[in-house]
Amino acid sequence: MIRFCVFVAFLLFLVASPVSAGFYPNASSIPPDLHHPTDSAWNAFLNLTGCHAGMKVNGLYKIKQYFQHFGYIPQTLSGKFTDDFDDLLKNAVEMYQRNFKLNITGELDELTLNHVVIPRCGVPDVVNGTSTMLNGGRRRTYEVSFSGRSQRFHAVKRYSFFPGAPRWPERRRNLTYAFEPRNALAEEVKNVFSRAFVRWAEVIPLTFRRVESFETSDISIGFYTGNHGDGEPFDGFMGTLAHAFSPPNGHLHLDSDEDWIVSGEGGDGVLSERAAVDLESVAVHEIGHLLGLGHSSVQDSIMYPTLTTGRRKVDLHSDDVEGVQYLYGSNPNFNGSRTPTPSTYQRDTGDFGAAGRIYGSSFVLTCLLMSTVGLLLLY
Ligand code: TQI
Ligand code: ZN
Ligand code: ZN
Repeated sequence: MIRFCVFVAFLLFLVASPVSAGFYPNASSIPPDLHHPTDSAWNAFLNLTGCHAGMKVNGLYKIKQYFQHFGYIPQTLSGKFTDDFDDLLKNAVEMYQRNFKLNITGELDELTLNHVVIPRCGVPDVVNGTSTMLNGGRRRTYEVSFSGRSQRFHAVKRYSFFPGAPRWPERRRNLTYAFEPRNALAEEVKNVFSRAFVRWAEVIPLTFRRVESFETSDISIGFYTGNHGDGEPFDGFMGTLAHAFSPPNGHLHLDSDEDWIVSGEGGDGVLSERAAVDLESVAVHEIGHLLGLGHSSVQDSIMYPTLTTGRRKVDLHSDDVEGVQYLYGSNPNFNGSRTPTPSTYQRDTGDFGAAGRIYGSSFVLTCLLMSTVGLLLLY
C-alpha cells in the first residue's frame, strides 16, 4: 500500500483535511499538539540519527508515538512515552526494518530514519499484531506478538480497527438511528440506509432500529455541505464523499454536494451526467466505520478504501465479516446462511464509469481517502 502513496497526495490531503478525525473516537480526543504542524518536525526526526538502545534523547518519545500509530508498539501501551531508547523502541525499530526490508540493526540509523520521513499512508502496517505488508503476492507472513497459536502459514487478517479497537459496549446492542430532519429525506433514501444496516446486522448480534428522534438516537445520519461543525468540512463535488466516526460516537455524515445514486433494486439510478456515487455502497462502508472497523487491505472487502470502477459494492466480504465479528461476535440467528436480496447483485453496468475514472484511475486518490494522522503525530 505504502508504495502507492505519493507526496503530492499527502500534501493535498494535509491541505484538505489537516487532521482526520477518522482515527479518533471524537474530535475532542485529538491530542492538542497534533493541531499545529511545523516545518521542522521531520528535521527533528532526522536529528535522532544514530540513536540506539540504552540512550536517552530528547524527542525520542515522538518517534515512539509514530511507531505506535503504525502498529509497531501496542495500542494498549497508551499514556506518556519516555525519551529512553528502551526495548519497546528497539523491538519497534527491528520490526519496522523487517517490514521495509532494511538492515535489521535495531538502531535509528540513517537509512531507517530516511525511510521514516518518507510521506506515507496513515493506515497501520501492523494490524492485530500481524504485519499487513510482508505477504504481498507471496505467502509470507510472520508473527509479531500474537498470544496463542502462531499465525505462520495461516491466513492473514487484513481488516483493521481504530486505535484501541473501540466498539459499542455490551449494554448497547440494540442501536437506534435517525436522519437529520432538516434534510427532509425521501423514504427511498432512508431505505438505502436500512438495507445497509441489515447487511451488518445479519452477521453480528446487534440490531438497528429506525427512530424519529434525531437528538436521542445512537446513530445520526445527515447530508451536509462544506463546513458542518465537526472540524471535518466536506469539499464539494467528489473528493470526500462521506465520513463516520468510531464507536460510540455514532455520527455518519454525507456530502450533499455529491450526486448520489439512490435506487437499490433495478433501475440504473443515474442522477445526472456527472460522476455519481452509489449511496448504498458508501453507506455500508461508513457503517463499518461506525461499528469500529478501519480500512482493510483486501481489495474486494467493503472496508477497502476505494470504490471499484463501475461496480456497486454492497456485499460484505468474509474479511469484513471476520473483522466485525472480532468486535461483536457472530449473530446466532444467521449462521452464515442468508438469502440474497435483489440489491446484493454486483452489477457491471458501467453506470459508474465517471466515478470509476476518478476512483479507479489513481492510487493517489486511494491514498487521499486514507487518514494521515500518523505523520501528524510528529508535530
Ligand atoms: N471518506 C473516507 C472514508 O470513509 C474518510 C476516512 C478516511 C475515514 N479515513 C478514515 C473514515 C478512517 C473513518 C476512518 O474512508 S470517503 C470510500 C472508499 C469514502 C471513501 O468519502 O473518502 C467509501 C467514503 F474509499 F472506500 F471508497 C466511502 Cl466506500
Ligand atoms: Zn461530518
Ligand atoms: Zn473508509
